[in-house]
Amino acid sequence: MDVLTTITITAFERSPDGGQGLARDTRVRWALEEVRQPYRVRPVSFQAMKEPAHLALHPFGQIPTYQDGDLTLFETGAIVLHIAQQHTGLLPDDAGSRARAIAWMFAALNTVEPPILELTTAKILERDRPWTAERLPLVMDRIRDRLKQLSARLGGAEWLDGAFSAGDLLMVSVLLRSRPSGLLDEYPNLAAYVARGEARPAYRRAFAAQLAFNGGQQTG
Ligand code: GTB
Repeated sequence: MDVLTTITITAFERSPDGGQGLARDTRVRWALEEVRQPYRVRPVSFQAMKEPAHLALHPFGQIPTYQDGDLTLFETGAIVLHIAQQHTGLLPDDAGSRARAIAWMFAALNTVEPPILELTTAKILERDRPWTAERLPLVMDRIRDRLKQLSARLGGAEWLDGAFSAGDLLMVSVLLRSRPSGLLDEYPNLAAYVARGEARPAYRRAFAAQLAFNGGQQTG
């Protein structure tokens, strides 16, 4: 994007998902696209992530990071909140609605994402353990519990609380990670909610940018 931007984020040099948009730089790109802020992307290898220069930006040696002038941030929740607070479009003006949108951001990251991450842990990091076959259905059911509750709350609404907000941006991003397991499609209103998020022009730009960055080409 624009070479005049002051914002730089980091991303995987090559995302393990080959550009399916599941790595967390996508949610930051999406937020920046929603508020029309140009940004640069600096690729970081797995090795460089654990070296002092990157650890100075991110204490846990991960991506993404966000730098704008003197400000360096890590944690996608904090980055998206910062972007949403700096620009109009991702948080409502009314104090109560704004607080509720922020509550949905926390809900996405603290309540819905953890069981989804557990499935990745079980399937990848623990796949050779003798107890994995027994554990997997439990992990899947814990995701179902959360999706069922979220589905009941969303009902037939377009977004979680009125207009699209940073809460929806993070919730859709988190739910996308449950789609490969097939669990998302068990809840048609959530699958449609995620599809609405993906259809937003800002998401499409963010997705295309990360795909191109990872050497892929969009087909549809
Ligand atoms: N809580 C932090 C945040 O929200 O910013 C978590 C950051 C994080 O997990 N970063 C991951 C990372 O840097 C990349 S996004 N991992 C390298 C490491 O820890 O050494 C997680 C991720 C990775 C790959 C895929 N994928 O290929 O599908 C999806 C998501």
